[in-house]
Amino acid sequence: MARLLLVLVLAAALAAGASALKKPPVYKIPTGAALTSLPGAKLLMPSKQLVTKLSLSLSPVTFQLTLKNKTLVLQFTSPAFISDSGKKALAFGPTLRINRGGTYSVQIANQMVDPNPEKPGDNAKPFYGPMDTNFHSHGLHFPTGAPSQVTASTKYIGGDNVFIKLPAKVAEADKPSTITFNGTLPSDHFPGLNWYHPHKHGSTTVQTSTAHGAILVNDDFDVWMPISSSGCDVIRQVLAAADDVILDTTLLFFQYAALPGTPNALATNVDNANIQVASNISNGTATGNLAMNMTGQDIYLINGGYQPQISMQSDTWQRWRFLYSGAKGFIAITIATADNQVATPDCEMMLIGKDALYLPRLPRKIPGIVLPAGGRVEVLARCSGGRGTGYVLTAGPAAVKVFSDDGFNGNPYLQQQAVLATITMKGASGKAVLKQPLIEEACVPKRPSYASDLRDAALAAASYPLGDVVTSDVQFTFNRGYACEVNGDVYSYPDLNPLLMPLGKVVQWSFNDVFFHVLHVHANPFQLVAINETINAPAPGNRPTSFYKVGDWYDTFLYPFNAAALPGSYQLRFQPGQYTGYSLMHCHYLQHEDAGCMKEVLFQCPGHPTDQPADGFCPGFTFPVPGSVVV
Ligand SMILES: [Cu+2]
Repeated sequence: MARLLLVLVLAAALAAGASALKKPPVYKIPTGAALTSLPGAKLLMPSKQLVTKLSLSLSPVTFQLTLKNKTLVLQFTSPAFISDSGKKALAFGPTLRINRGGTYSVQIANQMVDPNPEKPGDNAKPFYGPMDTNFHSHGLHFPTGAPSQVTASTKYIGGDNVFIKLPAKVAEADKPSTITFNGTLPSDHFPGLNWYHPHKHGSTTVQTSTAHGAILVNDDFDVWMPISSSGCDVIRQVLAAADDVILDTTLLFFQYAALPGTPNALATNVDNANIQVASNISNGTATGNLAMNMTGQDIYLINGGYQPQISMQSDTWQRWRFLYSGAKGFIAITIATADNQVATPDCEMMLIGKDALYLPRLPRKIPGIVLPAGGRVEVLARCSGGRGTGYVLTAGPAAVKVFSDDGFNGNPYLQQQAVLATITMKGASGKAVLKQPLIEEACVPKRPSYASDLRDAALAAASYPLGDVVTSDVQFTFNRGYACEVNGDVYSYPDLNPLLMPLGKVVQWSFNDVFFHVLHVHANPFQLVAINETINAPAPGNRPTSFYKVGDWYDTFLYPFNAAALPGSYQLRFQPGQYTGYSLMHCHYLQHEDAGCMKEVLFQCPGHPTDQPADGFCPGFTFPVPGSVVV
C-alpha cells in the first residue's frame, strides 16, 4: 500500500512538473518565401563583419507548418538555440563568423526541462538523457580540450570537449546549467563553412536537426590563392564578388519512436528516434502534436523555410554553401527544370570544396552533389535562362539519376524531396566579373599542414617513407538489431582502447563501410587516397561521377555506391597535429552515433601514452609533410 501511494505521489509530481512547463515560443515555417526574407536570414548569413561571441539558450520551440489553404499539417516541439540578444525562435542559431587565427566564445545555457534525469546505467542505452546537451564545433581544427579521460567529462577547459555535459533542468524554475565554450583557431585554418550542434552521446539525434548553427571561417584569398602564382586569379575574383548563400538543409523526420526507457525502445528507436521524443518531453504531447500521421512524411527545410525561392541572374555565378544539418540520411541534389523536373543543360555547377576543405585543384565541373548528414559542399552555380525562367533545386528522382539508376543500390538512407527550393531568374544584370568562364582545375590553392597532400607521390616528395605510415583497419558494424559498433566496441566513456593518432606520423585507416554509415572525425580532416575497386567497385548502374575523386579531403564522408563495402575498401590518410588530446570519430547518422557507432581518437604526443600535455600542444612538434601555405 505504501509503495502504491509512493507511486501515485511520484506520478502526481511528474504530472505537475509537466503541466508547469512554459508554453514554448512558436516558429511558423514559411512556405515558398524568398530565401533572403526568411526569419533570421541576416543571422544565418551575416555581412562580412565578424561574429565571435554568442550567448545561446537551448530552449523548446514549437514548429508549425501551415499550407496555403491554412491547413495545419505539422506541429511539434523541439530544442532550438535561441540567442539571448534577439530572443527569437528560429530554425537555427546565429552564424559564427571567424578569421583564421581568431577566437570565439559561445555561452550555452540548457533551458530544457526533463523531469526524469539520467540515472546510473542509462548511458549503456542507445538513447538516454534526451534533453542533456553540450556543444561541438564540427569541422574546426583546434584544441580538443580533453587532455585526460579522467577529467574531460567533468571539467571544461576550452576547446572542442564534447565529453562534457550540461544536464537538463528537472523543473522549469531550476537554474540552467551553463558553460561558455571557446576556442582559438590556428593561423593556418582553412576558410569555409563549418557548423555547431549538440554532441551529448544519447541525445544528438533528437536535438541536432533543430538545434544547430553555422560557423564561417572567412576567406583570405591573398593567403590561399595568391595572385599570379596559383592559377586562381579568375576564380578568386568570382568567389569574392558572387552572392554568398548558405543553404542550411535540415531534415525533420517523423516515424514514431518509443520514449527512452519504454519497452522495445532500444530496438525501435535506432532508425526512428526523432522529434517526437523531444516533443513529448518539451511539452508533454508528442504524437498529439502532429495534425496528421507524418510517418514517411519526412520534410526538408532550407534555412528554416519550406521550398523557399532562390533568385539568380542569367549566366551569373552564385556561391552556394550547402550544409546538411539533419540528423540522418543523405540526398543527391541537382538543378532541374521547373515544369517536369528533369536535369537541365541550362545550369552549371562548379565544385570548390567539401567540408570547408578546398579541392586539390579547383573548380571541378560536376553534374550534382551528394550531401550526407553532417556534410558541407561548396559550389559556384549559374543558369542561362532569361528573366522569369524557373528551375528547381531538386533532391528527387532527377538528382538521384545523376548518380544512380536504382536509388544507390537500394540504399536505405537515401532521402528524396522533389523540390528543396525554387529558382527564379531575374534577367541579365549581373556584374561582368561574375560572367567570366571558369577553367576547370586551373587553381591550385595553398594548403595548411593539417590538410596537406598525403598521396604516395606527395609523401615521396616530402621524403616521408611509405613504410612509416601508421596503418590500421577501422570498421563500423551494425549488430543485434540496434547496437552499432566500431571495431567491435559499442561506445563507452572512458574508452580503454582509443584509435591512436600519433603526432609526427601520417596515419592511414583502411575503412570498410561508408555505404550504410557516414564517417565523421573530429578535429582533424582526412584525405581519400585510394578506393580498392577490386573489392568495392560501384554496383552496376551507379556512378560516382566527377563529384568523387581520389585526393579529395573530408571531415564527413559517404560513398553510397556499393553495399558490399568490404574491409579495406577505402584508404584514408590523416596528418594529426598540432593539437593533442582525446576526441571522437563516429557515424554521422546520429541515430547510429547514439546507438554506439562512436569511438575515441587519441591525438598522441610522443612520450605521452595516455594523458596529454595540459595545454593541448605537443612541445617541439613539426609536421613531417608540411603544407604549402605561408602565414
Ligand atoms: Cu551509421
